[in-house]
Amino acid sequence: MAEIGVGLVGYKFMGRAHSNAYRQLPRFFDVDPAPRMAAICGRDEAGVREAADTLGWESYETDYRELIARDDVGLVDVVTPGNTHREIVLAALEAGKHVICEKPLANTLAEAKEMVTAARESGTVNTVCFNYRRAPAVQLAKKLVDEGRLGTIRHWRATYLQDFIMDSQFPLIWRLKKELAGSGALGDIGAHIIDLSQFLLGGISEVVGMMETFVKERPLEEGGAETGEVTVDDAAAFLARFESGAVGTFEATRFAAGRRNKNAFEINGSKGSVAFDLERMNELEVFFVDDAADVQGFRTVNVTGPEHPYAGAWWPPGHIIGYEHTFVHTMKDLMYGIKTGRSPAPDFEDAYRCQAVLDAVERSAGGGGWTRPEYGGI
Ligand code: SOE
Repeated sequence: MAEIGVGLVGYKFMGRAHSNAYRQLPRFFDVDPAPRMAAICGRDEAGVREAADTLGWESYETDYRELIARDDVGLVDVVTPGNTHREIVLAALEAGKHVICEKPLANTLAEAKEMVTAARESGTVNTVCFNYRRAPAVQLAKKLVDEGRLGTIRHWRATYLQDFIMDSQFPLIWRLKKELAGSGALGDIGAHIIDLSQFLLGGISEVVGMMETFVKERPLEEGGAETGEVTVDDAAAFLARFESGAVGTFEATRFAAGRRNKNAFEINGSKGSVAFDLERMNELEVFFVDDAADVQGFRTVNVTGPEHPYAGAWWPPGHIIGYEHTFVHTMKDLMYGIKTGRSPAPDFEDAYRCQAVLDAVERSAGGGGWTRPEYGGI
């Protein structure tokens, strides 16, 4: 079986999720090439050595430039904080490597433009890990929209709700610093629901939004006395008009008490509706206006059958899958992209359009009123 050596830059949460995906992929899907877990990279040698051992990598590096220079690495996977995406991705593209980058692509629209331009010139395959596209229930929602079974789409309604930083004593991690993360809830989890809206309904023509930081100072270290300023949003909300004529509402927050990771959307069309909730990832709620009047109502589809994308590779119908499987599906389609030479969606250009919406929401929240994403920069 053909193989492609993978070099993973980063080894914390997303490093574990991506490592698991590379390990599981060839055990459940016929892939050609198959990923070979050549090396994982991190600046802390003790930490990355342990990660290589625990997560199943053949070797480790402590300098991403060394990783990229290796002849046995053909695919570079970037799961580091957003402020380092640009430099690592540009170096990997320059070296002629295929690239997958965690979301969002960059911390600014200008950075994203540089990365798209370099990707076009590299001729290699690229993608951004908006993994929720590859939940089977999301794929079914797309099928229903694309086949016209919901009719003319009128509404998109999405929330991505978390609550992990509600405690004011939660420390000032990198995600709460603009110079490292680019933005807060908006770019971290808002990016996911923007990408899902673009995947399912197409482009956004204008937005009007707001952003809020509830806790403005936090301890630099857990339990420490010294504090630092929070420079990103804790919550963001915006309205959108789609190019299709549909209207949308988006909300992303890390202060929704009790909502641990509730990524949910509803689409309303002239012939019906669908509703997805990551907390019930294997289900899609559907409603069709043509159902007989006496039995009309939302019904739950269990999206675990062989007729559903990806699901058949795992278990018999009804044996549900989870969050980590969306990463396996992402890597499956990436391997196919490398085989065919065609970047799997969302590629860097798709991710640039997401970045343009993030940028427009930030400009709107800064007093810009209704604001149009600047898609034309590429
Ligand atoms: C933190 O908000 C986070 O890990 C995001 O960065 C991921 O993209 C999301 O899938 C889960 O939550």
